[in-house]
Amino acid sequence: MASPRNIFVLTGAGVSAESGLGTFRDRGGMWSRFDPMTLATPEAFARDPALVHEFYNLRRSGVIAAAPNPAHTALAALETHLRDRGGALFLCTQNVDDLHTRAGNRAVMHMHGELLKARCLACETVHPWRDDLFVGTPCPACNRAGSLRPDIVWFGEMPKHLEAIDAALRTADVFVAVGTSGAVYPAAGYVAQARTLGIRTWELNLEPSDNARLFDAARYGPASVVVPEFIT
Ligand code: BJW
Repeated sequence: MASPRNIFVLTGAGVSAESGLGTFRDRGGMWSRFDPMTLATPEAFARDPALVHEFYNLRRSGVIAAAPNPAHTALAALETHLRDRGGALFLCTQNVDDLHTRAGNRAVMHMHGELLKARCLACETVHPWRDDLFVGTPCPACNRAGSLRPDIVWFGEMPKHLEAIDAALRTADVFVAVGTSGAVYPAAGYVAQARTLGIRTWELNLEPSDNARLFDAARYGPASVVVPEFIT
């Protein structure tokens, strides 16, 4: 790779797969075993909050038990490398885990929210959260019971940080998608947006994604191998 100053990296579930966290759409992935419409929509939460809490309590304990893998570590090293040379890494993740932060990345845009945060639907306070959530768990700020939900973005909800993501894309020299199937919008549209802006686009994935034809270049293999190779 030449020496671009600003790199925009979009990560998906594939970057955390080798940390033991399941992907969504691979064979055996979460959405092949569970129906997202009964678990990952605001309507599902309104209908059966106990079921939704149970699903995310399991996911939360999985995240807490997981550790960053060499792909996360390489992206943290890339951030330091670019910063030391006056550039920047814009790291935008669709993942709700905290593995990029634990690997050492300082600035992470969590566009689909974070599993280790809970948001109160009554007072809108967002709390760091590592314990199980239950229907009757009171909000530590307003004490209302039954109003806390995982602070993640479900289908039909507006992703977070969209303005910052747009601004970062506009100043990037290279766009890299890592471990994402390109099935969920608006993230799936970023490669087309990057192309329109004249930015060189790379795909790093286990196999060609739904968007593979839109990338200028690609490397296929496990993220723990292809990401460190790409960066060196
Ligand atoms: C490896 C690997 C290894 C495996 N190494 N690689 C058209 C335009 C705009 C929106 C829509 C549209 N059509 C429909 C919509 C709505 C919807 C949507 O996109 N639906 C599609 C299914 C069609 N989008 C939304 O509702 C979003 N909101 C929205 O659009 O608001 C309106 C709006 C936005 C912007 C402007 C104006 C209006 C919200 C989407 C929320 C997504 N939520 C989830 C769940 C989060 C909570 C949770 O974790 O439970 O987010 S769904 C799930 O999919 C999760 C992920 O972040 C997301 C993306 O999945 P990802 O990361 O790509 O994972 P996989 O499993 O799909 O792929 C893994 C990849 O890794 C594969 O390619 C493997 O090969 C690879 N891999 N092992 C390297 N070791």
